[in-house]
Amino acid sequence: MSTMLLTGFAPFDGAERNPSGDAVAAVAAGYDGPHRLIAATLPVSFAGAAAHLHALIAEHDPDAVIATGLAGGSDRVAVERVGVNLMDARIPDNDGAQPIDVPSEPGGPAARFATLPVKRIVSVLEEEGIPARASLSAGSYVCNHVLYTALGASRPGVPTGFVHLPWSTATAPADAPSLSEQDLARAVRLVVDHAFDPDDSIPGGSIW
Ligand code: PCA
Repeated sequence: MSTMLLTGFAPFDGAERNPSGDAVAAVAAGYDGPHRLIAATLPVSFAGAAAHLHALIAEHDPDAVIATGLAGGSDRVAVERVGVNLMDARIPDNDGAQPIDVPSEPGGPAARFATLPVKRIVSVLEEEGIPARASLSAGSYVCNHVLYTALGASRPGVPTGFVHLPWSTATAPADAPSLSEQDLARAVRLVVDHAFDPDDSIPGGSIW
């Protein structure tokens, strides 16, 4: 049996909820296999999230690592392709830390590519009626730090990646795009179910 680590985040920036934490909790509550699913909520703290992630990976030695977070303002699920070695925080994290133009890992590579089958997962989500896209930037806040950290911490060959979710309809600020809580949980479950798929070799990316 494979062990999968699935994380969401706690609320931040004054919000009462974080739909990623809620979606992960919903998936964990309804999970019926075939894998051993370890679900956790990470603090929105550069230092705290990385420490918690390292501890979870050391304890459970997962065969797949899927982290999720909120991209408020996005109208679709974004499956991230790359984590960059950069922390540049527009707002302080929940511990009050606000790193500006600092590497996530001094001396580490400039970027690490996600090893989840990103294009495959986007295809599956779209086939299931969930708006989705592949994304080339997870930003430079705690989510990108977690993606970059996870890619450095997981064993070679372990599918590892990050999925940004829009607000849920129940938690969205006025005028912000959202998906239903059910669809967000369904999206996260589909990522879990397809983490070990081979990737799709289909055209993608963007031409600006
Ligand atoms: N979103 C933030 C941090 C936590 C979260 O859910 C981000 O995109 O970095």
